[in-house]
Amino acid sequence: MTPYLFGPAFSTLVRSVRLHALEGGLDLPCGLAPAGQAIAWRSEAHLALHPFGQVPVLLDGERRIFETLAICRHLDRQRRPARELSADPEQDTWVSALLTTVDTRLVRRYLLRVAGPRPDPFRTREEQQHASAEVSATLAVLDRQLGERDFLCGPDFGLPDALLAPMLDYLERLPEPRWLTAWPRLAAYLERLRQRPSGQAILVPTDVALR
Ligand SMILES: N[C@@H](CCC(=O)N[C@@H](CS)C(=O)NCC(=O)O)C(=O)O
Repeated sequence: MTPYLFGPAFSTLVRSVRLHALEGGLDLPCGLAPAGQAIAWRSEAHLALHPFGQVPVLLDGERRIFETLAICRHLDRQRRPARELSADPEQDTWVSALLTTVDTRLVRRYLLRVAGPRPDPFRTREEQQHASAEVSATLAVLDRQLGERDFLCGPDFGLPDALLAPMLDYLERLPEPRWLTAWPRLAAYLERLRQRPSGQAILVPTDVALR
């Protein structure tokens, strides 16, 4: 039976898992109704899948796997035995940074506040300037890491790209400010990600949230 990803299609982390899965050849359905049974947000049924009441959660047969990285690693192991999976310290570093610092600064402290399903507008100009400065500084670091490479950690698409793509995609879609105009290498990188078959399927505009 095809695994199912519990989580709304607009969530950045759901999108990342689905990009990663699709790059590995698996078209992973997602939603909040596994087996056609809707599960209410933070209901007992949700907490039974994810103890912190978050998404994504992978439902794979009898398994329930939460945490984006654990889900992606599980999908990798389904495709190849663990001993054949390469360990790359640079990729590991960026996977960790993207899931923590970058996600916090670009998504939690900025995107969700300005364009999330439950917007939380900045209360003061200082608060907004601080969040925007963090976005700018983070984009500068990402631009440096990308350099002249095609993908974040080298010539091939990898998990770091699947994690970063939804964040840049949502940032670029904001009507104002046009964040990526200051970062042409990141803009071209995002375009490369959008042009891949996985990007064409997942990095699409949504009217549900985050625009
Ligand atoms: N460490 C978790 C973070 C999960 C997470 O923050 N998910 C967001 C959606 S992208 C969420 O469920 N937010 C709602 C909430 O925390 O209440 C992971 O890597 O999967």
